[in-house]
Amino acid sequence: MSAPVTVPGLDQAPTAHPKLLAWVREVAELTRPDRVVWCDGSEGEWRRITDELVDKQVLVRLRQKPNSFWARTDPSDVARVEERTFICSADEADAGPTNNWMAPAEMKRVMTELYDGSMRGRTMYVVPFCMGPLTAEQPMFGVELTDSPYVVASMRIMTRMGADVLDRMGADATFVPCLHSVGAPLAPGQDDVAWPCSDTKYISHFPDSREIWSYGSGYGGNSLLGKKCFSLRIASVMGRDEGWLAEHMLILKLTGPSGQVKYVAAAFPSACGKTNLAMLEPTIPGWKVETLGDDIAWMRFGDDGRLYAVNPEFGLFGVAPGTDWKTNPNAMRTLAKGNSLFTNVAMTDDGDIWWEGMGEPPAHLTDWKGRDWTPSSDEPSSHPNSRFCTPIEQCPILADEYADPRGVPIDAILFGGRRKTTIPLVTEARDWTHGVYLGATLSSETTAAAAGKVGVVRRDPMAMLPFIGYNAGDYFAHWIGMGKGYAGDPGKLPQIFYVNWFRRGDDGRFLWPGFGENARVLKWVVERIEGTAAAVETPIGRVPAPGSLDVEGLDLTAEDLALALRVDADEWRAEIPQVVEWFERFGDKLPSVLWAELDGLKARLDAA
Ligand code: GTP
Ligand code: SPV
Ligand code: MN
Repeated sequence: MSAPVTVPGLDQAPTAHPKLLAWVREVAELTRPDRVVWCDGSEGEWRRITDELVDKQVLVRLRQKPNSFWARTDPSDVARVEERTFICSADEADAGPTNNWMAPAEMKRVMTELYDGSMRGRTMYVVPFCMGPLTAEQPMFGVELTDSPYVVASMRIMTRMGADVLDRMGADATFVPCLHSVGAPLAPGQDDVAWPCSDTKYISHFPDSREIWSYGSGYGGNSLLGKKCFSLRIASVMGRDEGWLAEHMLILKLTGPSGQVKYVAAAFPSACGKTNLAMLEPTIPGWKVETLGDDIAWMRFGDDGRLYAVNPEFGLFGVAPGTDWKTNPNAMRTLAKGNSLFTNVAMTDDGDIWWEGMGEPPAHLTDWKGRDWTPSSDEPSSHPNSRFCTPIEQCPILADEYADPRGVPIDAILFGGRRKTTIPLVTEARDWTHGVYLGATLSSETTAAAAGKVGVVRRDPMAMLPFIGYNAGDYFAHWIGMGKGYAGDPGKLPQIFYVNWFRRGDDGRFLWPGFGENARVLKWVVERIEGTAAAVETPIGRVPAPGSLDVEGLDLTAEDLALALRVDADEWRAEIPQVVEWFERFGDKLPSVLWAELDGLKARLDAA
């Protein structure tokens, strides 16, 4: 028996929650931090933590943006690590064929060994947070224990965090315990590095007990555990059990010229355009977009039978490269207000940030690896997965409904991917089941948002491949089940569409200008819902009839438009074997209606 451990701060808990107190003690006794800090989310705390990070040269204070900081990670710790992400369900079948699995007891044994003493020489922060409004009937609480002050600062931007949360939790609220260590203990007197992390990484989820254990990485989706780990992987399991959906979707409010309001949710894989569409500035007169969320949507039926979406997040963690006054002016306005962290972008000599896509490069920069950079350098100045982290309430077009715990009733769901070929600009699903088929077979080229090869086409169902916390076959069945609607009324379900902003011509250029011009596609979607735009039936679904997509004033040749919209039966026939192979992976779990959809598609292509 070892003597009870005394850790400074451990007993200064501003809560009487017995389970929380016991868990914090248990983790402190295992990980052996030098002290424990209970976070209150205050301005003063933010200042203390950012000052300390600046002192240690982990952050650089930006002179050109108020209360904003530049961070550089270890060059090996720049993205989510899907190979090291595990769903540790009791039954391996519940993890399904798309997740890595390890038995929960075995994973806990392995990781307990790693956590043993892993916070030595560091501070353990207790970060109480809430995903979604604190005013919700059932607020969704989490508590992250982390030895990374960068994570604390980021969590303060990305989640509702601190004393209010702890108060609302009282002594008995359920919460998701989220344990995080960078896995780099310090021996007495040992100098720290700017970005501690470990070569050994585990991002583990225990869906049965609803716990998250993360080790070895300080980066984004690996370490801000309220985001992908809780709000998608664990929440998708909650949604399966309780009849709702946790999705990798933006949420936007669209107002048309006659004042009609529509709410749109859209699922695109990582780095495939959610933040940009969520903050879009329409190029067509009379149309207005307001932002509700840019990455995650929780959707459940309201008593009126409509599907309501809430954004559980409090900040934007957006891809930096490509963000510019031309492509996403609302993001630029959000960032100009300050209070932001920038990770793995470049810094200008006068203390501002810069990244590829921001117009003409300055003559000199400090790149994301801290090296001198000039326009003649061989490598980009910023990592392709460099990110801004900024409060969503700074977004100038944030919709008022953002704060409403009931969320907004969704009229349309868009699925989309990044495909050079085959997939037309926009397709309308014939009905819910067909829409689920389109989502279940969604494909996209991999991006720098995850470690691994970029540009490889893979199936990414509902843009959730790395985020479904259970068997993807069961997930498809859950989606099909949602199609019964609320109380058996499917009449009020959102209409489903499939989009692709990334189709290319033979010369490699994008056929569709994208960004603000995507408002034209949103307009067609609204007009389809209202029954005023024409469509033509094709083997894959309905596409805009000639002349029905508003291209007035658009600088686009008729040829390029036709190529962007084209349904090429040969290209689609070539996809079929890949879909068969994909579906076969799910065996009996795959809903038979999806096989029937595939059969229907084959028959229609054969007849084409
Ligand atoms: P995650 O935060 O990783 O989930 O990504 P996201 O889906 O929010 O993607 P984001 O909007 O940040 O866009 C990723 C990249 O795609 C950026 O470099 C954008 O500039 C680019 N992009 C976004 N929309 C368009 C578009 O309509 N056309 C083209 N060509 N590129 C786009
Ligand atoms: C994504 O990869 O989809 C992101 C960034 O939104 S991360 O938070 O790292 O998951
Ligand atoms: Mn994302």
